[in-house]
Amino acid sequence: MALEELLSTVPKHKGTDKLRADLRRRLAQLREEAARRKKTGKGDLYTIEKQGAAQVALAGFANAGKSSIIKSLTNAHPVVADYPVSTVMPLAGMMPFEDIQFQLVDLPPIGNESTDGWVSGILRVADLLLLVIDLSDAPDVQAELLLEQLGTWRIGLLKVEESPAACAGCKPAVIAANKSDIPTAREGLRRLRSRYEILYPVVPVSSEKKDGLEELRRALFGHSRIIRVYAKEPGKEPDRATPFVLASGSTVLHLAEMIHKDFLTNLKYACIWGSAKFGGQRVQKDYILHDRDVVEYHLR
Ligand SMILES: Nc1nc2c(ncn2[C@@H]2O[C@H](COP(=O)(O)OP(=O)(O)OP(=O)(O)O)[C@@H](O)[C@H]2O)c(=O)[nH]1
Ligand SMILES: [Mg+2]
Repeated sequence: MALEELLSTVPKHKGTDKLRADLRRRLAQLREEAARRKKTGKGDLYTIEKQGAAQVALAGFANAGKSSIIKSLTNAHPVVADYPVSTVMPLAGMMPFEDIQFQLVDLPPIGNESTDGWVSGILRVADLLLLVIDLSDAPDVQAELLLEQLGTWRIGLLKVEESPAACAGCKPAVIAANKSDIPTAREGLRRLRSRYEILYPVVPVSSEKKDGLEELRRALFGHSRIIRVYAKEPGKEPDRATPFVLASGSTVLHLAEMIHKDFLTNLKYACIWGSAKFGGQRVQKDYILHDRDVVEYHLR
């Protein structure tokens, strides 16, 4: 630190006492600030503030097509290039899906010493990972190496059909098998699927030809483990414009908590349309909600 150097060059005698004390105080403040930033993660250039229903971070090796996928699914305009490591900074874009939006985060490739530190930090806090595999280059080996690296970073992935309770701190992952337009794609996809489809969903796409993008968006939502529910006041139409986004497994009480703190204490019961046996069925507070349920609250 420059200040430290400066302090060491100031000769120690009575005339410099005040200067040295000032420098020491400033140094202590800077150290405190650095420690605080490290702790809270605030003010870091390389973190992306979450937006939308869920944050999806893209992980893959150089040239797999991460930026190209971001470009075709979101409103962002990343650099897509045929040279490796064309992405050097994180870049977020919003991907619409029906009535919600996902935040997709483009990242530099895995395996780059100068960026792996903060890249792994972003992967760790994301809600979902999109593993981008290049079908033109030994896709099954690529997937193996990528999963191995995530394992080294202790970033746990939730396997297909695995309950989140069985793997605390794990997050869902979807494999995008990109460049499905190239001649050898079929064989690569077969090998990738035979090894990994039982663990993670594999979706073939060509970001360049815009093939498979709808399936990819659907897979991201389908494996995100989030649900949308709509609130309704008695005697009124439900507010379809603003879905509440909750983790799957959430109850009537979780939603009440989200809507208003008064709801929590004043809630008598709720009526449900959608997953209920019949429309408007009266349910208890611990009723588990499903995607697209409409919930009518009855308060005390
Ligand atoms: N044939 C084909 N080429 C693709 C496809 N998607 C991307 N590419 C090409 O692959 C190269 C790399 O694409 P990028 O999107 O920049 O890859 P990246 O994963 O972001 O690369 P880094 O930022 O370096 O990690 C570019 O030349 C793209 O044109 C695809 O679906 N089919
Ligand atoms: Mg890129």
